[in-house]
Amino acid sequence: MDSPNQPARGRAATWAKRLGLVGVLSGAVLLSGCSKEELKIGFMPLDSVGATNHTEAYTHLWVGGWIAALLVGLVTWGLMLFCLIAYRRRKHDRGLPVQMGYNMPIEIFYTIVPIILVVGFFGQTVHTLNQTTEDKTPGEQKIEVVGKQWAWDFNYVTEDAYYAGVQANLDGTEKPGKNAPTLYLPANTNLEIELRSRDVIHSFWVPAFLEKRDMIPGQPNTLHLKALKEGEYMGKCAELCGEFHSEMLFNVKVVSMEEFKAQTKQLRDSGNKGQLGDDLDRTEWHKNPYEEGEK
Ligand SMILES: [Cu+2]
Repeated sequence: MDSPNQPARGRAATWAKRLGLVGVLSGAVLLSGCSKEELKIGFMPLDSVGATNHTEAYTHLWVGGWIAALLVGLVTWGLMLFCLIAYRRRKHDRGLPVQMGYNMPIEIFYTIVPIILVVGFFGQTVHTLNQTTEDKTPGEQKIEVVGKQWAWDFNYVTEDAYYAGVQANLDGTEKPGKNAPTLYLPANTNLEIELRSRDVIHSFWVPAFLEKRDMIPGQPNTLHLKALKEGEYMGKCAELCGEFHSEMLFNVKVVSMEEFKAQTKQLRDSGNKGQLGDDLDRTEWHKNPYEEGEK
């Protein structure tokens, strides 16, 4: 038997179909401009694919988070739009629409689903951090990267050589300028990169590595990773650090161990043997005031 609500339900179903079609079509149009590869990694830098032993974990969390968020968004937006259109006020409507109290199954649904989502996100984040920022694999090569206004020094600790960088000069291209310092990293080697600052807060960032660490004066930070893919990358300071912050760029060259040894040998041979110490710091951060007081 037909209920009096039958025509309204029929209209609602038609609207739901139309909205679904519009959603699918607009999604297809939006995504038609991007490559499959870009889509797969959620528009992260393309050169991050396989760049280090951490990039896959980060991309996985990023893409998984977006998929979950989009699914929730689609359901929420869909239901909102559906209600707005299907139950809109019509000409012959008089007075208030039907007033309804709570609906237990829906209340339970929208309490439990968000809890599952939050626990899922939390678990995935902890899992990713354990694989990446908590990576404490001892370094086969220890390298110190020192940020300074507005360039970088590199101490190749294991190889007993150093490189003192000067400020890059932008040349109008996206590349770091001609003078930009170059950090050499051996591929497929456990690296322990200690990050320090000589003056103000800087931040070490190689976009392709999908990792960034603050360099806070007096508080060294360490980055453990393995660069997997030989090639050239770009690095920059990611913390506004003064007038020429935008020129605080550097090149990263991930090379074979032979080439890394050759590069560091060349530094030693040209007189850059040893390390650039704290004595070069402009600030007093490197001195421990308590120790001095005891003297
Ligand atoms: Cu900086």
